[in-house]
Amino acid sequence: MAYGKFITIEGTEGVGKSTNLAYVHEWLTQRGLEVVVTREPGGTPLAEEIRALLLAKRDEPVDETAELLLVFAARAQHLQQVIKPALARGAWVLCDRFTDATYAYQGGGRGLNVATIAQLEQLVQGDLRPDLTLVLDIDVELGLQRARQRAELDRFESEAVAFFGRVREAYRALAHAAPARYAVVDAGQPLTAVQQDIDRVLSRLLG
Ligand code: Z5A
Repeated sequence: MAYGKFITIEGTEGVGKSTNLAYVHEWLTQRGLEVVVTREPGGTPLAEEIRALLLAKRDEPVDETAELLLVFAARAQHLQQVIKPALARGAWVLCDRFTDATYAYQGGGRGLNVATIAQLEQLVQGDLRPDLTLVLDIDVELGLQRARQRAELDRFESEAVAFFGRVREAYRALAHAAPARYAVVDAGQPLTAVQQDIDRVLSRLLG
């Protein structure tokens, strides 16, 4: 069976994920590839409902383990309904965030046990991992400035600068530990320079 490639895009707030996801989508479709664009948490009706639960600001404090399990519940549904069928028919999947976000936000940001996250990853994904993860990396303050110009902040975006510092460090550590799968792009550059770097990474992936 022909399998497509699985690309994920990650980064902290205001890093330009949406902007560059659209760029990657265009780049791949111009080369004749079928691309399924999706996101996490979300990507199916049920998973989008879980996303709304996760992002809503609420008076009741959200237990960190409850948050972790909701993220993986949404992921299990998304994998079965969207990601695995698309890859199996040979389509490429381009996903706005995936399990690296769990390691970064719930592991790095919230300080949850990384071994627990790894167990849930294995339970939900088996051996499935992205072929390429683009980590858009930016100074946390600069990213937050960009994000704040956009819209009202959700529950995650309302976290303190130190939280996003830990998230950023977790992403960098993941990339450092497995350089064959990750490409770290300096997202503090002007957009044209960011996209030139992305061109190079995608060209390498296509061989
Ligand atoms: N989350 C989690 O905790 N655990 C998990 O496992 C998963 C997720 C999967 C929702 O994610 C939340 O879920 C997320 C973590 C948590 N936390 N938050 N927040 P999301 O991906 O939907 O949320 P987001 O981070 O806000 O993503 P976004 O909408 O894609 O935002 P963005 O990266 O900031 O992208 P942007 O809108 O394209 O760019 C921001 C602005 O900067 C915009 O005005 C652009 O025009 C501008 N921009 C972009 N690039 C440049 C450059 N190079 N120069 C200047 N200006 C630029």
